[in-house]
Amino acid sequence: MSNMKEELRKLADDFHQQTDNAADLTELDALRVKYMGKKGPLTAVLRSMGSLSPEERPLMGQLVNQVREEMETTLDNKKSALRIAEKNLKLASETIDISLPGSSSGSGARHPLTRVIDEICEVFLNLGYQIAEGPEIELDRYNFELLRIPEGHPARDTQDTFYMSDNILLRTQTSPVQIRVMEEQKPPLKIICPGKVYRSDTLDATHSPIFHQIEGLVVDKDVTMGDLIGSLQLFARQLFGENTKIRLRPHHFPFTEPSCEVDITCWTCGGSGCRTCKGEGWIEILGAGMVHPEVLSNCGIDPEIYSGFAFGIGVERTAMGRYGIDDIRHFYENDVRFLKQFK
Ligand code: 2U9
Repeated sequence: MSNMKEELRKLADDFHQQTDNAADLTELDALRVKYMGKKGPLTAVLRSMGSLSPEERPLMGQLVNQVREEMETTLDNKKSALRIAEKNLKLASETIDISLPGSSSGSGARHPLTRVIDEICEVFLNLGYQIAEGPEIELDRYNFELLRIPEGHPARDTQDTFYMSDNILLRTQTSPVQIRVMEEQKPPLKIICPGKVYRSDTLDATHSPIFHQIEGLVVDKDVTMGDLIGSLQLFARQLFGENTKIRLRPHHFPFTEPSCEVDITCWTCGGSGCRTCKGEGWIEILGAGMVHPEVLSNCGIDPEIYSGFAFGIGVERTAMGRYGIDDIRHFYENDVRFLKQFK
């Protein structure tokens, strides 16, 4: 019996040492089968107990069970230790450092057309103008009739204007907004009207069926051409530089009399002539004039008492000049390579 005890003690020590060194649950389970399985040494000891005396057998049985429980406990402890180690390893491998800077998707920026609209409006807002807006789907009464653009005028042709019906269209200029304001409010008026306008043009490098305009209107007592020229001179200097000069060329618009087209000295050569201004030294930027008295009276404003001036600027045209853009289509294609240059 004593050498059996000796064998059991050695068996248990071997097992404890091997389980301590077990690297993972698979190894641990292999040890369980090796030491405690049917073919294991523990079962062998149980089988050899037949050779013991009746007095020794129960004692040995107790000892074997005690060793088995010890081994079971060792196994369970080692199993939970390995499970915890495995879980910590998994947690460590999946840990992310949230203090790392996020991958920025980059910041957005205003569209170049928006920048130009904001810059132009800013000049007039600082002069006390207010911004007015109106419908893009308009009546021909506001887009043409009240602006002295009669039936049969080429601007009314369907090759220039998008019609929804006989008298409903997409506005071809923002002038109807000024008409609506003059109908609803009485002078003094100082308004600036930015917005989309529509013309039946084929999209190419310099034309788009949809483009943006900014029109201005001042109506008060004793408004003169001098006021118009002074305002345009200040606008040109603020937008294109302090040394910019303006030049008025006689023109005709049905809604203004006298009418003019306004050039500024070229922002590249200052007036001596270069590629930018095609050798002219001057670049056309807008049209303007004194509001025709019939337009005032069409809106219920007495032209004997009040007078006014108005102007209109093409936004795309201004932006293309300012930024050296050679194709109007760039504004509408949403190509980030183009847009990010204006951050
Ligand atoms: C009212 C009375 C008068 C607005 C004006 C122009 C001259 C003009 C063009 C510039 C480039 C349109 O975008 S563009 O093609 N506009 O030349 N616009 S005077 O005159 C008005 C407006 C409203 C009631």
